[in-house]
Amino acid sequence: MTGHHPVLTLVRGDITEQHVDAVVNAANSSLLGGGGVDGAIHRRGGPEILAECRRLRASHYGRGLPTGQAVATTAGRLAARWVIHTVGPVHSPGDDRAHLLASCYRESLRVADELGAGTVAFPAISTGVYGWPMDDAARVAVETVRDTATAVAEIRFVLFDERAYEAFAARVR
Ligand code: AR6
Repeated sequence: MTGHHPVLTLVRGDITEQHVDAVVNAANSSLLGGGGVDGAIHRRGGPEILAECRRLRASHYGRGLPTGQAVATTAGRLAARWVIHTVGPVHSPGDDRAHLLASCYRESLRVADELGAGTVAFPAISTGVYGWPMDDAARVAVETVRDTATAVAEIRFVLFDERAYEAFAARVR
């Protein structure tokens, strides 16, 4: 760990097209695929990623990957070297799960450091199927990565649409 801070960058686009060391997947506990970012990563990255996820389920993660934790696999045919799978919390109006969303970013960066990844691309975790309001998700994401000690040099948020991009831009500025 160094005393340097990573550069935060924002891109509007598709996370599967990023040339970075590691892309973070907004997965679910099964690690066996789904829609959104997860579907796109497995589709474009090919069957090697799912094969490694199945091995994880057969070994360390028999009950699945708990919410807020992260684990790495190959990135298959993606331009990245690794996919870091993390499981965001489902948004709940009556239950503050922001600590779990923050944990996704923190744990993903911890895994990135273990791998020696210099550049990491994150999607807006939990803001799709899991229903987290975009502005609040952007706040948690940016605050957490700024507060996390890491040797990662660049953290790139990859936002799928203009609304998401603007929400993150308002926090990074
Ligand atoms: N690149 C970047 N961002 C994307 C892409 C893409 N290719 N596709 C969607 N987004 P979601 P979640 C945006 O639903 O809410 C899956 O089924 C999307 O617009 O992918 O954490 C998993 O298997 C949204 O802003 O993730 C889980 O079951 C954000 O990425 C569940 O969905 C996250 O949307 C996880 O739900």
